[in-house]
Amino acid sequence: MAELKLPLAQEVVETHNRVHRDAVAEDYQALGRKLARRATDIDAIGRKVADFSVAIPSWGAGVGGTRFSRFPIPGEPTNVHEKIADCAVVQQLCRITPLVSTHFPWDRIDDPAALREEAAGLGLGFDAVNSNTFEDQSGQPFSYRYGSLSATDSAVREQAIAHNIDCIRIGEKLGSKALTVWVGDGTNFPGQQSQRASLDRYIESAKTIYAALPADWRMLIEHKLYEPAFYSTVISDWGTNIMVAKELGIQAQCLVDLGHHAPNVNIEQIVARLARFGKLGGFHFNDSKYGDDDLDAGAINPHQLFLVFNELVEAEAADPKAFRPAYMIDESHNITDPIESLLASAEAIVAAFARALLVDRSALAEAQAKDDVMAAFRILRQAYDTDVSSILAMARLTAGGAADPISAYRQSGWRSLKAKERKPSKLGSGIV
Ligand code: AFD
Ligand code: MN
Ligand code: MN
Repeated sequence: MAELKLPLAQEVVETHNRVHRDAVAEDYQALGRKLARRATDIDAIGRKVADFSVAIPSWGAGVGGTRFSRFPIPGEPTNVHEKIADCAVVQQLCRITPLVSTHFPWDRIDDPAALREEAAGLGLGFDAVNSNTFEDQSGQPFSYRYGSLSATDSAVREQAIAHNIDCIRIGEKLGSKALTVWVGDGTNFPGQQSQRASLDRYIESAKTIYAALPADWRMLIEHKLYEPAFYSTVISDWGTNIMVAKELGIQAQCLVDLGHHAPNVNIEQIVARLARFGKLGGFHFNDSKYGDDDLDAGAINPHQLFLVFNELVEAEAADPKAFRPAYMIDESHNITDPIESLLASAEAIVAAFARALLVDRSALAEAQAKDDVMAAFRILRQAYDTDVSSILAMARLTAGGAADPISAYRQSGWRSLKAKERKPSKLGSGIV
């Protein structure tokens, strides 16, 4: 086992915590008394919060961009080693992000076993591997211009299948247990492709990938309504997704990216439906106002995030053995320091979970059974209105993290130190 050496001097975290510790304890006790009046044990909630985890995308550690531009910052990571170091900073401060999700070929990994050791030394492991057949790489024999797993040309499909199988093989060496497949396949013109035949081709390709999965792996299929294809996409919605996942088999499940739905769609209901059929594989957390904006989780609509977690908590209670969705952040940090955005997002996600834990489930069931609409609504709203920040801070302090992760990160001077060590990243554009 690699010796654990966290990126920030623990003294920096301790100095920060000394200032905040008493206030956190005071707020935690006050909230504990308030929750006790509702017959809720704050320590029990705290233990569940401490067990919560959400993976960080390796690509989210770098500065993202829109299709118009990218604005690099000094000291941002430019390779997988630097990205992992930054992910380790996030984990050291918040203690709920112990896994990193990789994306190939964006992450160039010469020796996966060695990278696994390196990550372990920083207190990290690896979550799902993500394949990329939505853009071409230099030197690649066939283009994905007209699609990948659903492409008309069988040589293109074979290349895309082989890439996905390569991702599984790398992931096995990293200790991953899932492959996430999102394709950009679709059309821009009515009539461009047969809607039926393109889905047939996708399913055939997906079956070959599925057959290459190790027995303890899952294949997570991610649907998306539009973009980069603007008329139709091959895996457009959760209905298509669940039908495909069912056709593939038990190891295939659906991945819900919060930004991949039509406007105003009731995403929490989709969560409940997928869980009901045993097909809820995981999440890509982010937030959006207009489409797949990839903004920070909870930045625009924290209430929706709460309602999603309300369904997740209910789904777990209904079937605890089958419930194991993979949680991951999938964001593009265009104008903030990615470490700060990841910390803020992880906090928003775990806060939504903590609030969902506060819902009085038996009172809610009773209100629902009586058709007492206002009572049921007020039970949810009371949980959502509770300030859970002291539960989260206490869980972090107990685990060795920071009372206020973003302030501690700023105090650490990590980014300016890295600006002296790391080579500058490139200008450019592109959605990541
Ligand atoms: C896409 C999808 C998918 C993909 C990611 C890359 O959400 O998860 O891997 O962006 O940034 O929109
Ligand atoms: Mn996604
Ligand atoms: Mn997306």
